[in-house]
Amino acid sequence: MAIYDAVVVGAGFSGLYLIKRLRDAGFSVCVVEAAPSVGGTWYWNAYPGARCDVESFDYCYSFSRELEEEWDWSERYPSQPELLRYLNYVADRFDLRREIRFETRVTAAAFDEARNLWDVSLDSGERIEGRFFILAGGAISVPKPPEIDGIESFRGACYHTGNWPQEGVDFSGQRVAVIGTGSSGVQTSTAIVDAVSQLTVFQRTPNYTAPMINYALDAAAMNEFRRTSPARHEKSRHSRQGIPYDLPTQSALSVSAEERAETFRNAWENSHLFALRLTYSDILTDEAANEAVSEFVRGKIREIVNDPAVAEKLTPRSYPFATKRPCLGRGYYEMFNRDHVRLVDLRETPIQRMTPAGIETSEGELAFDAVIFATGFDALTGAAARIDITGRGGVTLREKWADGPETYLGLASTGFPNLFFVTGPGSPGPLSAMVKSIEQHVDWIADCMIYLRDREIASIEADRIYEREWVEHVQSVALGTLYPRADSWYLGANVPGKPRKFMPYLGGVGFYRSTCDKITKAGYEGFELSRA
Ligand code: N01
Repeated sequence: MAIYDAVVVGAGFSGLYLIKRLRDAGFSVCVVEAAPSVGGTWYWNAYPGARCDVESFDYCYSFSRELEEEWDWSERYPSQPELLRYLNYVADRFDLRREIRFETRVTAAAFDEARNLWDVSLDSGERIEGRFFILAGGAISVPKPPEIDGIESFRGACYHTGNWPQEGVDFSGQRVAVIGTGSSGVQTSTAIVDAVSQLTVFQRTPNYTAPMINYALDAAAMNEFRRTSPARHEKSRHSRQGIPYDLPTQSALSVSAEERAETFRNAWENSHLFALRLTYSDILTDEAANEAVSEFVRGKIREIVNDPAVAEKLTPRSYPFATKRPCLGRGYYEMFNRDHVRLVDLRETPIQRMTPAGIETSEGELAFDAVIFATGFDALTGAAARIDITGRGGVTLREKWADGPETYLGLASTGFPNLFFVTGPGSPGPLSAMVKSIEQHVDWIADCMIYLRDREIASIEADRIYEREWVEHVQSVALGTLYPRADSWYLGANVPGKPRKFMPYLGGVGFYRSTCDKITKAGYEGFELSRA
């Protein structure tokens, strides 16, 4: 059986950088990737309008100056095709494909305690072994099924945004249903609205959607980026969200209503994903401060949407602003003023089932040519859960995480030696500009593997006491905010039966990084290192 220093799941942003770092350090790596090409989440999410709502300049690798000199971003917000081109360029530029087994899935991985090796089973029937097993399959990558009866009876076409046909889909002249109003639903709906003959948006929970202000980047913008990028990246690494914005210091309640309104207006007009959140220091910790910004967005919806009844349906009232991930949209609310667009509020008229002709709600049947499920993901734990992972003593990760994920730093879990997660539950990953968090985790893992090799240490495992403390710390930080008030994927609340536990770490990217660094400097405090 082939033995690698590291077996890695996934060839997206994380897997590609892992190959680069580990190979440069002299390790052998085998990356197993289900898709026929690189890209990970950005490969599968090829739905119309798919676009990152973090700016290109912050949603890119920062490890290579040469790469930055060579690659020109074409827009402020990178589209999915551009991100896929970028990742393909990176794979070729650094010759990364030769370490990847495409169109292959890892089905199981078991830790062989006697040999300190992970025995990894592939769906090809092969088995390979790794001294380390690294889960880099993405934090938001496993599509969540829509939980609707009768899907197979539908005579039209069904699609999930998270698993979109690579060749694209032409919806011209069709009657199309979009189920879901998160980022994927908002982007898909606005991208297809001009082509379809009728668009019906099925909304269960309204979202707060601010304008996406996108524009082309010219040579001058790229030059300026390259001139300032070292400082920009460094600031991001020590920031709260992995993005180089300054944090506000003033409470929303310390200023007059007029001043607040002006600040919110400014943030809306110069919108970016964090603009409204960064207006005041207490938007996500104080109910009244949050209500002020929530009400501002509600006012915008009333202003944009002509029909007051539709505006009211689109208005989020059941959870505080940004406690579910807010969206950036291009003409989202405006779209509902068009004659061929209708909104179905599933709180009023729930879906009963799908039928051969379309979708039956409590109010009757609606006919469609195509249905798009934009129903989200089994986030943070989904990618690990679909592999049978068995650690020490025959305990499986599924058993250990039956009441919710438990990790030390979001990087490791007790009972699973030499296994690492990239942007796992308990790390800030999904609440940050992902690529910065990915680079930090990959660097930490690579440095750790070098440290262990240099000292002939055979295994590293999170200490249970430190893990418990970290899990409690992640929960207590979350409880100090308004985040747990929403039924979000951060909590696992979007997946029926999934234990409710706040999964991302809210302590901030910079603080988290310095915590990881301190632990490293202290000889991997909180980990048990063993030579045997
Ligand atoms: O998924 P979501 P997403 N019947 O979970 C609804 C990142 N991302 O794919 O809110 C009816 O946010 C569900 O309703 P409810 C980003 O981090 C980034 O849009 O659960 N409806 C919700 O409206 C994002 O947060 C980008 O009540 C059902 C929607 O489906 C994350 O990925 C682009 C349903 C799911 O929204 C996930 O985004 C895309 C059912 N049975 C994604 N089940 C950008 O960078 C679910 N829903 C722009």
